[in-house]
Amino acid sequence: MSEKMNEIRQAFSEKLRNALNAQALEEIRIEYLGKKGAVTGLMKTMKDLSNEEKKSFGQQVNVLKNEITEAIAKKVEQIKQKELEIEINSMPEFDVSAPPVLERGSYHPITLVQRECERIFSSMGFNIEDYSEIVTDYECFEAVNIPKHHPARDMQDTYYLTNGQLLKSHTSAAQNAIYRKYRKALVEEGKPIKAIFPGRCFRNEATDACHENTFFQMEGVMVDRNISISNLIFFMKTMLSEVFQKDIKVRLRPGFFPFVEPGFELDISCLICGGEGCPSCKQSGWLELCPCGMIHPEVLRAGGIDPEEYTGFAFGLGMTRLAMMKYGIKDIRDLNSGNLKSLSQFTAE
Ligand code: FA5
Repeated sequence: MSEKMNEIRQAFSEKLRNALNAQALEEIRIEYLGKKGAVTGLMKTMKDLSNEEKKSFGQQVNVLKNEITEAIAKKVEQIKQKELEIEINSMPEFDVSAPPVLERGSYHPITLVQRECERIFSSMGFNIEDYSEIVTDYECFEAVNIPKHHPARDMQDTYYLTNGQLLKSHTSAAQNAIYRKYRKALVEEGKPIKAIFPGRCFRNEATDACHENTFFQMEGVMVDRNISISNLIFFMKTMLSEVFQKDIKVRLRPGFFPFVEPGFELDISCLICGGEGCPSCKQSGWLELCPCGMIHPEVLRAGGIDPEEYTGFAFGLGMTRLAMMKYGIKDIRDLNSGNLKSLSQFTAE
């Protein structure tokens, strides 16, 4: 028997020495360790031996099996190493100090404005939340007090999927999820809900210099005991003076949104024409930038918050329009145009 084992050992060593690639090694592995392999065959001969012989024979076969397994693994490593060396040596040499072929990219103006707003609001203790672009009818409308057939739906026609879901027409679609996420901390630990959630919105509407079918908003909510309109005005003013770093003329006028009561439109004096009137502000001298208001009790209730105990404000900042005003972009459509000549002039500050 031990003669047979030596024969196997020698033949294996010879084959292993001549194997040049992973495929050849796999074939050798099958030849010796596979189901019908030489080592497996040795095991099968055990049945004719006495119990005493079986024990020592079995040990010897195991030693052989381990030797073969280890030798194959070692050779696999050697072959891999050799292949890697060949690959490295065949790579073209390049000069790491050569100037880059591609020019450095730049940030999109909306990215810059979004980061700026996030920085400002997180410095005031707001959490930054992300939310999906595809939402349900409930999230986008019903949960924010716009039931089916409510006329307010006409203002926000959007794109529907065949499964009934839709592309969100406003960031308010995330309000319900935010209230549900934070209400436990509000009620049990007394932590106010303070969150902003920027996102892309979609509306099926005609485009012009200040309307796009795809644009960005940033929603913000704050809920606690005794939140009032003065809190809302404070945060809006702080945000605008930080973003523009100068005094901006603003006006607050009543506005209707089913999810706030009372509701306001916050307009800023058009910075493109200085308030004279131009296509960017539809000749009015003012630009609707940030509707806002006190969260409607029904909306709080839908989010699991008791409106008898808590109040809050919400705003929906038009981030695309903010980017236009901040960077003097006259036509909103330039922002989605992919026109690198005009977009690449913006860099991170
Ligand atoms: C809303 O979308 C409300 N969800 C905002 C809100 C939130 C109100 C919370 C109260 C409380 P509105 O449809 O007005 O409201 O849009 C908000 C802002 O998004 C507008 O002031 C404008 O700056 C921007 N916006 C709206 N439609 C477009 C569009 N087609 N293109 C570019 N910006 C738009």
